[in-house]
Amino acid sequence: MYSKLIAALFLILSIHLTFEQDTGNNPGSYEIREHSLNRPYPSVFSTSNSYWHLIGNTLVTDRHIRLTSDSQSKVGGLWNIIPVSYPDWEMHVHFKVHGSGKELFGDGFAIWYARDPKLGGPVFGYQDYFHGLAIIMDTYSNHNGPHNHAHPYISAMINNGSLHYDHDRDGTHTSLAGCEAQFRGRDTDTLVAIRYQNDRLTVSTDIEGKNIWKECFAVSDVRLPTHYYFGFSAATGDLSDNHDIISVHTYQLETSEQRRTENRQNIIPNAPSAEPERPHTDDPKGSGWSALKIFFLIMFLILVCLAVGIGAYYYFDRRQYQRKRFY
Ligand SMILES: [Ca+2]
Repeated sequence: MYSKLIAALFLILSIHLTFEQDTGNNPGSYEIREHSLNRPYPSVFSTSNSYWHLIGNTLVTDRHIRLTSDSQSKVGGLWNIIPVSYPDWEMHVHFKVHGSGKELFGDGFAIWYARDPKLGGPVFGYQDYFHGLAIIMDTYSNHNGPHNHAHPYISAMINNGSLHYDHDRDGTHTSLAGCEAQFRGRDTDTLVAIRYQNDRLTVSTDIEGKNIWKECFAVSDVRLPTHYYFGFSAATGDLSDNHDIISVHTYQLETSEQRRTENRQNIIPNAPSAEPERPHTDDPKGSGWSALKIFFLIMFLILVCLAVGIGAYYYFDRRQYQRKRFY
């Protein structure tokens, strides 16, 4: 009896020591190999039971995983196929967005924690009306009305399958929070960190080559279930860019006893601080005339003037001819 108890104590102690060794500087957290991705990539993708799957036009080189290249109409995705069983996590993504465009480039890429992996669609290469969390790294300002932020812009969206991502408005109707971040075309390494712990979502960036995380935004009361999947996707349309994922490090974070024992698998994604969805409305028309309308009006007036001019020319020409005949 006592020997069994001592053996159990030793077992608990040895597990605890292993755990402590893995934690490094963050007590209670450790990296999850299945949800991380590092060079060299061929070993990651060489086996049929790889944790990561590529979809669409995604290409793997020895330096990066390219979701889209800098050419039009590409769609790519990189999806992990092991569901996330732990409630609290932090993901560090090393990425690079770059291309030949100086003024026009796009559209950006998205990082997902979603119910359904490996799907394609219109939201940065993933499906609309998704279930889960999207961190959208938007490089192109589609919003042609007055803007309250510049691009590139990082934003978060939580969806329970009922919300539409409105590209024409850069998703501002459904955005939870966001920040401007000049991550495109930098010489420095560009990284983003997404932390989800105790229902608080925090997104930080490290893009200035200082190895310091700078908080982009933090939102409380964000409810996300376990057993969703991590993924990345990007799409190009008329505009294009290279959207590269270089590495992913995912850490399981320390979790309270209550969260660990709670069944979190059936939680419906929810964020009370998100603005309720507003109906899509067209841009305010200002004085009522868009540039296109004014252009057509000017063209119409020119045509009318031309028609009147030509008509008048023939009329007077004919009258002069008739006069000449009378003399
Ligand atoms: Ca956009």
